[in-house]
Amino acid sequence: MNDLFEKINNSFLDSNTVLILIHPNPDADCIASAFCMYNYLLKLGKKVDIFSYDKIPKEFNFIPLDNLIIHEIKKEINYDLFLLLDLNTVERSKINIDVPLNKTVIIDHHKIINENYPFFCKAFYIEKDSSSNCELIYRFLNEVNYNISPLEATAMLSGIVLDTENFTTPSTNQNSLKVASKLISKGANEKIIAKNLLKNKKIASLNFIGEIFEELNYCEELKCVWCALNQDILNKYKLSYHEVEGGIKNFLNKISDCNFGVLISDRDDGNIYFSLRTTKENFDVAKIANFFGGGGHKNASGFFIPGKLIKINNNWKISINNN
Ligand SMILES: [Mn+2]
Repeated sequence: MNDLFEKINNSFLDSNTVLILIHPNPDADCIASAFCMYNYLLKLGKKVDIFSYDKIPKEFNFIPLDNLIIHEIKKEINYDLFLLLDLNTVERSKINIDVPLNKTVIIDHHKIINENYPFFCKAFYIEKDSSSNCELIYRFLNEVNYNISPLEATAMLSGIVLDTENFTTPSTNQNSLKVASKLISKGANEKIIAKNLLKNKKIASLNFIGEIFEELNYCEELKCVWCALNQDILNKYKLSYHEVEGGIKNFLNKISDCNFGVLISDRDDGNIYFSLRTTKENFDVAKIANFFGGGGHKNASGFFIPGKLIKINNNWKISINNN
């Protein structure tokens, strides 16, 4: 085993209670990572909880994780170790307790916002050019000789498939394809992924996307296209944000005659979210997101600001709340 994996594994062995942290608006990659690491830690005899700020969307029900998730930490529970998966700062998890950095282990594939940050942690395995967090989780579990089940293999493959948008993003390379093929040989079932995550669009969501794209805006100065949505329009179609975001982002990152695309969304939690996508090799949307305190990848990133998004006379307005 290489030194880094040994260091990470030793930090597990030295702990009795572990809290796994994932990012808000959880996706296949972080959910599958949490599921597999949860099972591995359980096998080591640890007491494990998973903290998610947001609910796990229904479409991920094929990964049996939902009743393992806690949304608020009771202050009296003390964890020996905090495991960050698919995010690289504690703040991003929106957890409600203080987490000592020297008790954290990070496994992630996002760009590091603060370069010194990971060095305060117990251990970190961050590969920002990796296709997905699940690719890293697979490598770790394989290295520690964990016996990956077909369901875990399916979960990890779903993380790779969704993060690489069906193996089309620039981070898709030999390594990610190799891991995907290993997962299939471990029993990963791509039909389950297609049924639950790829071919799951409702007619209402297509109508919704039609309305959103009818008013696609172009900003000449930045050479960017943008569109916006808020709870009112979601309610009109009886859809949740999660049911539509994939569809919209999948279009935004296929536009070739602009620098980048932006989805601006008000998700009714007091924040306005900006999701940025680009197809340009020489354009880095993570830099924009970093500037506004967010994060992500060169081709896909995001940030949020407190406020509300309102539509007045067909014009979108941002109302900032100052409290
Ligand atoms: Mn990811």
